[in-house]
Amino acid sequence: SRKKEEVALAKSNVSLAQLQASPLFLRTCYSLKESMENPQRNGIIAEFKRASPSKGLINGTSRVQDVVLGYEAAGASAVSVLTDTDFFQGSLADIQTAREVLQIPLLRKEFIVDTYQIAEAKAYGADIILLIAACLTPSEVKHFSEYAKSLGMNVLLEVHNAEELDANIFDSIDAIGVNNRNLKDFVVDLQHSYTLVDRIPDRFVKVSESGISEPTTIQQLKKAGFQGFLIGENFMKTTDPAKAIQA
Ligand code: IGP
Repeated sequence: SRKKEEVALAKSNVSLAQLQASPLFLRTCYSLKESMENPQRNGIIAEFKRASPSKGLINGTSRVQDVVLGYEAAGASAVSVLTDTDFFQGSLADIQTAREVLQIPLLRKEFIVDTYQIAEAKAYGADIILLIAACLTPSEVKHFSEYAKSLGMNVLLEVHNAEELDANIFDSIDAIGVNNRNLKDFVVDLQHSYTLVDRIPDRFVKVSESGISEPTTIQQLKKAGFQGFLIGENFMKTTDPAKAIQA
């Protein structure tokens, strides 16, 4: 895949040993679970997303440090930063910048297909990695999540249907996100969250992802059993994303 070729190229520039020697690699990660359980915080995993394949350019002007600091000040439980360049106009520099200003858990939002990207995530300041069930085999999910845990990181597994959920339940996973957006046709339907929530074992942090734009929706998702709400576009499409999260 394109992502696998990209990873191979990146590896040739920076060795795993170099990543492991970088100062951020040695830090202790923030706990996603702890932050989610903190009553001072609102359960939102607020995302910095400049563009997407479905919407094209969403926000080409806001600076990452201003947005993520605003998210934290507004009570977000965690922040997500896209690092994919081709489809989302993100970069590793964005996540490093976010780490420099934040004191809450930080998610590297990326299509992970290799353990190298997990080491890279930690070296650039991420606390959480995303594993997308639709892109990986269950044995890859197990292997990658165990590797991330060995680095002291948190793992968010993303699923879209019952088959993906049932096939990927491992002790090395901390949180399970139901993506309301189908990655194949980009159709968003909140019903995916309501249908799957009771199938997710209670030991996992339950996150509803994508297409959330109303405070009342968050209340309904909470009632249904979700603790986390991954929201990007609704904030990023405004001129001041850090202000939009306060609404
Ligand atoms: C945020 P939204 O609709 O609020 O911008 O969605 C987040 O869920 C979405 O960016 C996302 C995503 C992904 C992006 C969820 N899973 C996997 C890229 C890859």
